[in-house]
Amino acid sequence: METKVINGYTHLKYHSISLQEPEMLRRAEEFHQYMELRRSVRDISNKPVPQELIEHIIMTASTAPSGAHKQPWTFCVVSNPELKSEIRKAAEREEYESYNGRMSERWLKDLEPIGTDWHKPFLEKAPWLIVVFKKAYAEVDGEKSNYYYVNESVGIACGMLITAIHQAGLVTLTHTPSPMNFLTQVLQRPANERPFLLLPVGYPDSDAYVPDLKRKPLNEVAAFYS
Ligand code: IYR
Repeated sequence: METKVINGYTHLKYHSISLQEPEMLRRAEEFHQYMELRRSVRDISNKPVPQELIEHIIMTASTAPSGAHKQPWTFCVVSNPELKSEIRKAAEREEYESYNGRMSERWLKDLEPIGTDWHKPFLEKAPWLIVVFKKAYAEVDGEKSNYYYVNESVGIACGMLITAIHQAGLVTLTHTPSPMNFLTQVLQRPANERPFLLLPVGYPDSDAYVPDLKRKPLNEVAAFYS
């Protein structure tokens, strides 16, 4: 294998997958069309999903780039019904307060087209909850060391997680109960971890509905400087 050494560390020759441009275009278009089908689905079925599928999805998310390649994330995967109930109760308690006073009138108005409220049945019904924690710092044998660009890194990993869930033919939803410190206690996470995002994962209900949203066209989301 071709290698070279930089700062005393081995680097491996990168082998490009080398596609022809027509094939690149075909793949990019096809992937775009497939991703256009992704929706945040709140009506998730209780139909079981094999753990092996979830394991592959998480390993895909964990291929995300991260600051200094520290991979500052933990994906907690919950199927235990008692834990799911506990998470639902605690999340609904916070959400009730948010929808009844903590969120501004303008915020509530912006959410009207989405049709959300404080009820979160999907937290019990979905076969899996993936609770993503970010690591604020590392602690190995009592020694603290740093992580870098933690929010960016974990945000990218979550994007890849959502993409992998869609690619597998399942649905999810980015749920951010606020505040979500209760997840640290319920899942007994160590002091260096903070809850980042909660994603119920499963099959869509056979009569699931999603809001009639339109996505912005290219000229509203991109600016080209040629
Ligand atoms: N976290 C709440 C409220 C909420 C906020 C936004 I911004 C959304 O796009 C959707 C919901 C909830 O999960 O209901």
